Amino acid sequence: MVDVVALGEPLIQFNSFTLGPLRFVNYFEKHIAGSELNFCIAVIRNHLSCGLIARVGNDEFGRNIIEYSRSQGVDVSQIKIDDSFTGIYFVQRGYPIPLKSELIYYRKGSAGSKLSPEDVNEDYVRTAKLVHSTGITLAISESAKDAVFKAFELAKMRSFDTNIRPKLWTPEKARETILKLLGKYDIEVLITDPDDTKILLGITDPDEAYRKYKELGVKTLLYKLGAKGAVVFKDNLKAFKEAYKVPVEDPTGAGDAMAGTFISLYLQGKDLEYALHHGIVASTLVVMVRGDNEMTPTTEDAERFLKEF
Ligand code: ADP
Ligand code: CKP
Ligand code: MG
Repeated sequence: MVDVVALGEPLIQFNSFTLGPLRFVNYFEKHIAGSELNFCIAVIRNHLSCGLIARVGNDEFGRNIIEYSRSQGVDVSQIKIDDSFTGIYFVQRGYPIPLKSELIYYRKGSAGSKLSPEDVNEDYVRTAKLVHSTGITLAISESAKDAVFKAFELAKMRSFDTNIRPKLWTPEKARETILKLLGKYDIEVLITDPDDTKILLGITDPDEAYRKYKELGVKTLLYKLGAKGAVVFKDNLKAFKEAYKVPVEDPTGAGDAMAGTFISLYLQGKDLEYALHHGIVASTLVVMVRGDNEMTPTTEDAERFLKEF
């Protein structure tokens, strides 16, 4: 039994050692990532337990993902070994947009995309405080999407990060599928941003977005504004926190660190501002390095950051 369950595809990340187009990059640094795994690690750094429902390949990378996840405290009991290969991706940094990264996937047909409703252990999901997934899992395959719907059906409480990846599906398909999920299930915490909200609702204004998401059954909205910071809404409460100005190495994974940190503290009854500030701290540290989850701080380390920085 775990506090939080996440469903998604863990991936091997090859992060460019130098900036620029991949064809000129000679060295890559390996990291373990994937949005829902990053999220789980952030939940755990803030002292709740988290398990990942996923599939990895019967290969060295699959074993690497399981061992790394276990070493970070993730409950790996629900990660299945599949005969397909473990998905990988490369991170191209700083080109063509400075300070931004582009993800180049090699994941079609991967083990992770074979995730299916049969992988969703009913007791495991029912007993968790909260079940989390993202638009990435909805996009990678029909069976993975069905797994998310099954888990959300069984969940006591749900959080969802829209994470729309234009390389994985069309905006129309993303809108149709995500709105179907939001229409069907009440979401305790929705994590999203103006780009995704433009696709989903045709608007970007945070207040207007909260009004519309609320009509769809969203209780709390965590609205990320990239280098500007983030704003959170719950009922009549609204809190904004500006991002910190730090050197950016690779922003990949910042949103997941923020989401996992926020949810973990939210579930522990911390107030919205506390959870938001800790989420901002986690994302700030993550953008400063290559790798999506190594820098995600514990609650105590984030407190030190807030006091001393
Ligand atoms: P995602 O990684 O999901 O795309 P964002 O890019 O919105 O999410 O980033 C989430 C958080 O990471 C932001 O709210 C902010 O705190 C931090 N962040 C992102 N980009 C920067 C940046 N360039 N400088 C400082 N902080 C950043
Ligand atoms: O939205 P974020 O930058 O926080 O998400 C990053 C993750 O799962 C990254 O680990 C990558 O593997 C992915 O999102 C993805 O599939 O795009
Ligand atoms: Mg994101």
